[in-house]
Amino acid sequence: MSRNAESTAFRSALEVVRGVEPRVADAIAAELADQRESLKLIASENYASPATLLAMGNWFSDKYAEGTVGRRFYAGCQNVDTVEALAAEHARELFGASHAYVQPHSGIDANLVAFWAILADRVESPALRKAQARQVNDLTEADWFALRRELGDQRMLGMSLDAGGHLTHGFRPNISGKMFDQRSYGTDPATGLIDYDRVAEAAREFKPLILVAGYSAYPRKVNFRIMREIADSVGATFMVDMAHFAGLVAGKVFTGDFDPVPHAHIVTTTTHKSLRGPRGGMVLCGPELADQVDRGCPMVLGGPLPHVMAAKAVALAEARRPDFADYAQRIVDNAQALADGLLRRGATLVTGGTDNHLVLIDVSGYGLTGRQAEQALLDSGIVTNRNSVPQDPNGAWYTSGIRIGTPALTTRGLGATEMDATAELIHTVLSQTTPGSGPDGAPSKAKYVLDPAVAESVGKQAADLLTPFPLYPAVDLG
Ligand code: DSN
Repeated sequence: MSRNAESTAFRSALEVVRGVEPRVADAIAAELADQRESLKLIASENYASPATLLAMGNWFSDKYAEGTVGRRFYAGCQNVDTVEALAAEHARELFGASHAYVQPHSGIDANLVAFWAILADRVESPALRKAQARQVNDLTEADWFALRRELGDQRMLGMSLDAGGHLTHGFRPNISGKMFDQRSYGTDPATGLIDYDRVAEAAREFKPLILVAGYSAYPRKVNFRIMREIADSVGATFMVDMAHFAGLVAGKVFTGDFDPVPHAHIVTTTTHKSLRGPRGGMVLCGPELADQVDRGCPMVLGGPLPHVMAAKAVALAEARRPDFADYAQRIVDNAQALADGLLRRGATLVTGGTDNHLVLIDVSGYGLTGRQAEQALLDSGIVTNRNSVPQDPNGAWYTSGIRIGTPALTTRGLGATEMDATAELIHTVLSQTTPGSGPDGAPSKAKYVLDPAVAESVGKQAADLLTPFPLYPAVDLG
C-alpha cells in the first residue's frame, strides 16, 4: 500500500465517523496525537501496522460465526472461513505448531480455552462431557454442582504474581483462581531467577494437573525443556502462556530450549504485544488437544470476531516476513541497552538485567514506591506501569517496581543510542522525585514531589527523542 493510500484511508474513515458522532472522531484523532508524543515503555503494548488496523474496520464485524472453519452454527460464513483459515495457517507456519485456534478475544480467553481443553482431556467428568457436548443451556443446577465437585480439586502450579507470573495462572482475582487449587513457584531471592530445582520440588509435593510457565514481568528467558521434564515427571500437562514474548518466538530470538512450542502440550498467547498484531488471543497445540481447543466457542468464548481474525491473518503474515526476525532481535538489543544505561546510572534491576523485551526497575533504590515512580514518569511524558517485585513489601497496589519494555519504541525505530538517552531521562526523574505526605503529614505511598520544571524539561527531551521516529509517518489527519 502506498503511504498516500494509508493516509487517505484513515482520513476518510474519520470523516465518515465525524459525520455521525464528531466526539468519537476527535477522540480517535487525539489518541494518535497522544501516542505520537509519548515515550511508550509499557512492555505489553505495541503499534500494529496500518494494514492490520484497517483490516479490523469493516463489515466482518457484522457477522456471527460460532463454530469452526467449515462447521458453523450460522449460514453465510464462507468469507469468515477464509480469514480464519488463513490466520490459523500463518500461525501454524510461523510457530511450527500442528494446530492453531485463532478465535480467542484476549489472552485471558485463550487461557480459559486451554484450561477447559486440558480439563476435558484429563478429568473424567460426566458433567463436563455434557457441557462440552454443547448442551450448556441444558445443564441443571445439579449438573453445575456436579461440575464444580468433579473439577474443583484439580491443581495448577504457576509462577507467583510477585515473581512476574500472571493473574490468569490461578490467582484469586481471576476465574482460574476459583477453578483450580493453585500453588505457585517463585524465584531465587538472591538472583531473582527461576530455580528449576525448586519448581521440581514444588511439582513433586503438589502433583499439579497443569504446570504453567510464562510471565508478564520476568525479565529473563525460561528453559521450557526443563519445565517439560518437570511436568512429565509428575504427569502434569505443560502449558506455556507466551503472551509477552510471542514476538521473540516468532522472530526466532527464542529458539531451542527457549522456544515453548516444541516443548509444551499447549501454548497460549495474545496477538498484540511483541507480536505486533491486533488485540486478541490464540492457542497452539498438538493433535491430542486440538478437538477440545476448537470447542472454545461456545464453551467459554462469545462468538468469534471475524474482523479481528482478519487482522490476525494480516499481522501473522507480516510476522512471517524476514524483517520480523530483525525487529524481534532489535527489541531485545534495545531492552539490553536500556538496562545497561540504567545500571550504569545506579538503578537496581530485578535479576540485574534482561534477556527479553522487558526490564524491571526496583525503585525502592530511589526511595519511591512503584506508584510514585509511575506518576512522576507520566508527568514527564514517559509512560510505564508499576509492578510488584519479588517479595514486594508494598504489595500489588503500590508496588516497588516499574516495568518497562521496548516492543513499541522498537517499532518506531529507536535504537541503542536512544535507549541510553531514555535511561538518562528515567534516572533523572526517579532521582529527583521524593516521597510526599498525606494531608495529616503522614508519609504517603502515593504522593510524591517532583519539581514541575524537571518534569517539563524531561518531557521536552522525550518529545525531541521521538521526533526523528514519527509514529505512523504516512498518516496525516490534517
Ligand atoms: N495486561 C498485560 C500486561 O500488561 O502484561 C497482561 O495481561
